[in-house]
Amino acid sequence: MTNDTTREQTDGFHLLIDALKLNGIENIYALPGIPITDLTRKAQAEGMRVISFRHEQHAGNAAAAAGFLTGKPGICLTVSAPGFLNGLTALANATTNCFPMILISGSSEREIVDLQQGDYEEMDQLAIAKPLCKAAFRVLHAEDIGVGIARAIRSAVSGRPGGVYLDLPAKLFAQSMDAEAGKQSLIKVVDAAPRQLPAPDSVQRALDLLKGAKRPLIVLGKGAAYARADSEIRALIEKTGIPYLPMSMAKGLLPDTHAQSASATRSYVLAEADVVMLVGARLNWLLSHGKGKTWGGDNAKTRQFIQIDISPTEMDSNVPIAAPLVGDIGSCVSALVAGLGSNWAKPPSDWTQAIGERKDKNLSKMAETLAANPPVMNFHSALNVVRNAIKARPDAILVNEGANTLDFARSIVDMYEPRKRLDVGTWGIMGIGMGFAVAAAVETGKPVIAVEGDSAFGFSGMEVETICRYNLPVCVIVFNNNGIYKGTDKNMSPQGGDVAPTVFVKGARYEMMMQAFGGVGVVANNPAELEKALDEAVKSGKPTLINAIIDETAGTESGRITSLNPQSAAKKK
Ligand code: ADP
Ligand code: TPW
Ligand code: MG
Repeated sequence: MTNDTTREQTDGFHLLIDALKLNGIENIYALPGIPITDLTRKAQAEGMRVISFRHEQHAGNAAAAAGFLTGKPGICLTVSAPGFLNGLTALANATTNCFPMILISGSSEREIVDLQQGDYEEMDQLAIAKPLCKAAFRVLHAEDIGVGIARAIRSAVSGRPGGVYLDLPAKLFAQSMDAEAGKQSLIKVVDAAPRQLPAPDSVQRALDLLKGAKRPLIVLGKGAAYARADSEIRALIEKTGIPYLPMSMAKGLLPDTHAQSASATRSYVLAEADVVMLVGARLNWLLSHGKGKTWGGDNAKTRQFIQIDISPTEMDSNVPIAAPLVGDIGSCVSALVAGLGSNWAKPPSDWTQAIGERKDKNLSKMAETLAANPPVMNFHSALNVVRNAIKARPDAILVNEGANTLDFARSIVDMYEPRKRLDVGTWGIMGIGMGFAVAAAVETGKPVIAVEGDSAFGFSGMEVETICRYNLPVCVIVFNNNGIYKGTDKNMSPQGGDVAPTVFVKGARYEMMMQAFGGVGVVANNPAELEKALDEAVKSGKPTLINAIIDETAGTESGRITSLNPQSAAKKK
């Protein structure tokens, strides 16, 4: 007999925790319960930070935002079936937005699940997760945990980032094995997101196209923000002298006040540009699929696109891409900058001047609107306060969701630093607010300002307790216009009865939700009150909710995407 039983043992719990820590992952966004309660306790005991939520969707959204902000996969941990399903929306949304995260869910006994014998929270989670994420894995043996975590990390961050599902049956956690063998089984992932250099001929093709352009434009997307190639991108923009447009989460990659930003004359440049270079931005609905009226109708026939993306199959997804540049943005942009040469000619001045003139005109119009102080606060007068707050604290992170609240904030609130704006992203999804805010505070320690439509806020409102519990420097501003889009809809039934489907309780006291958990709750009826409350919140770092009373007639249906409503689309035809 050997004396194996006296040798030190480890178990599934500790192997998982050790594997995450070995790969530099320090935070877990979770909601405890069978079979992962002990995992959350043991992770905390082993020095990991476990942020415990009130609903898994928000833990998942937090993990996704952590992924975007750090470039490492954010971890969301849930219980089986219902907890897993609650986390799934966030996993799918992360994948859609190319944010790296790993949803780890405990699951029931395989033998019972597969025979459908009715286990506690029985569900074939792996099969359900698969079509909704980039990759899905299950680990059955403790000695495979290291490989499982390594595969999950690589899948989440390499190539086009996205969401990964990791299924861990309850039995796995208690499995024990020799501690030394366990240690040897763990993998420290080397170069998880390897650089991908573009082919030299594709770089030349892109440069040739750019050189011949009379009205060039660069569009920066959130992939460019995620790529952390900030100085390379700045060099490309400034050395070429080409005007650029940031998509919403690329705002701040260069300060929105940059002379070459064409944001203030977006529709003009999209309609008129002859060569457009997309950098980490897809030609999806947010860019009107690269065709149609937005792109100048007939101009679309002669326009040519250059697209930089890590995903080769993104090319030609909507319109032909004349010069695809496949690789990571850092490498592609560096190669372009290196190829510009010393005699690069800036774009024709009639183009940049035309943009400049329109921009000046629109910016002074905007300044006038922002300066107005109507008797009832509207989106503009309230957002002017947020605009000034971000100008004073450019390192603060802005979280933003809603319809009008989103659209107006996107155009009014300038961003000055990269990766400081988190919003509804590719799906225009409501409910990311508090999850994103928690992760932004936890991952960066910076002040977080969450600008929320009152409807949008409702999706994750209970997480204000989480914000208070961890005493996070988050200031939530609820833009309270008594409803979805606005608060003035009428019930069209001849009998009357219920309020319209888009209308909420009038004069709701959202600030009391924060007070209920020991945070600061304030009502702001005008810009001065809003400014004071926001200033105090940012200075003190105390969890704060400002109930900003907005003119309930001010919004429009669906904000700026009204045209996507079937009724208005039918009218257009
Ligand atoms: P936006 O919504 O801001 O327009 P999208 O989410 O549509 O941005 O596009 C992001 C794109 O960036 C995706 O096609 C993704 O493949 C790409 N991407 C993400 N990270 C990188 C990277 N490091 N290098 C190159 N492309 C990247
Ligand atoms: C998961 C549909 C888009 S915008 C919105 C809803 C419900 C709320 C708009 O009202 P809010 O903003 O937030 O008060 P404002 O300023 O215009 O009044 N469910 C999900 N996602 C989406 N996008 C919807 C529903 C929607
Ligand atoms: Mg509203």
